[in-house]
Amino acid sequence: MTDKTDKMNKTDKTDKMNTTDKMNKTDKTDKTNKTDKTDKANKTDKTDKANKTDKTDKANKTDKTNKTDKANKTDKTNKTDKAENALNSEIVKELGLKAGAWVAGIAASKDFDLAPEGYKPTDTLPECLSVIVFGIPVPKDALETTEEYTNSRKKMIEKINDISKDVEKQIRANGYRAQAINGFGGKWVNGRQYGLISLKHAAELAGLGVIGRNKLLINPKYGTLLWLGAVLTNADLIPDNRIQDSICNNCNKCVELCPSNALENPEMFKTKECSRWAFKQVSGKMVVNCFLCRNRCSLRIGLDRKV
Ligand code: B12
Ligand code: SF4
Ligand code: SF4
Repeated sequence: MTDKTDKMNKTDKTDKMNTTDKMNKTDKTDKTNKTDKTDKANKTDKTDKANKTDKTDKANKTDKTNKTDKANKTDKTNKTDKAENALNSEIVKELGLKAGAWVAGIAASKDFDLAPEGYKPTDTLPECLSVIVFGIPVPKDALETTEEYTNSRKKMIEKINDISKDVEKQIRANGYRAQAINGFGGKWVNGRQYGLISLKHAAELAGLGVIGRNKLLINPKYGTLLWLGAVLTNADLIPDNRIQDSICNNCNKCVELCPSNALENPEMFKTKECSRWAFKQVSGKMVVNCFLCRNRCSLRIGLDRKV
């Protein structure tokens, strides 16, 4: 797992009031980072080409020469960059972190053999070899009321999807196939919505945490608070090691607090029961009504910061 340790240190030191501020700062940094990243990962971008054209123009060559020059330079650049920009695990995770993710990890597509038919990465991208998984934490001050959580959830969904789309684009620009996985959308089957892959299983395989009794991914540093996103690719990347120990301490708090008894049976999560409680319509808008298994888990903000 790769994470933004410096951000984490700030989180530790910063109180709740500062969380939103910090997230905003992250957004600002992201914009700068995106520029860096685009430069490094995709040297053949439009800006680069435009700069080259400018320089050529200044040299006062003829139109014809300019065109030939441009064509030659672009051709040469493409070839060199493809060789230089061969993707590896660290580069790809860095793309996600620069796009705004707080943690990033890689899972091998072949390790999804236990996923049900139709929900393996290769069912979405047949040539998929690697799954890059990203996480961003729910700001701590968004956990107090259902209203704050609902608003924050909307922003986080957009953010995680933007990160995945951004990385998808950059992997494609390097000549590989890539498919971003929507953090929330999916296909409807018999009245239930399914994601294209299970992101929490993907995150577990990518070393980002371990699924707890509450059926959520628990990350050592960010507890139950990570929103997850992913990109499938045919780039053959070295996967991260899985976390071997259980993180959940089996305190059973999530099971006892769950108002719908959805967590009663550890082997079978009751999706319909949870759905009935977890969301409600208020004035035509969907509002999150329950997230107790997330915000009341004793490890909700990680192993070091028990609440
Ligand atoms: C549909 C959905 C729901 C449904 C159903 C959830 C469910 N557990 O089935 C409802 C509405 C009930 C729901 C509720 C919630 N959800 Co929801 N949900 C999703 C969504 C969009 C799709 C899930 C899905 O269909 N996966 C595909 C199916 C096939 O997988 P599955 O049913 O989870 O897996 C079962 C088997 O098929 C098998 N399996 C499937 N794939 C694999 C792979 C491997 C390798 C293995 C071994 C097994 C395996 O294992 C499971 C055993 O039953 C995901 C996003 C995503 N794409 O993952 C978010 C997601 C799981 N939800 C999330 C959250 C936070 C919530 C809520 C807290 C909502 C809220 N109030 O904010 C609650 C928590 C409920 C809970 N305790 O699990 C987060 C979880 C983050 C985390 N840290 O774990 C996700 C990942 C969204 C995100 N982008 O971050 N959710
Ligand atoms: S979201 Fe609420 S209803 Fe659903 S499993 Fe968690 S605690 Fe239970
Ligand atoms: S509340 Fe307790 S049992 Fe439930 S997931 Fe958290 S640590 Fe595990």
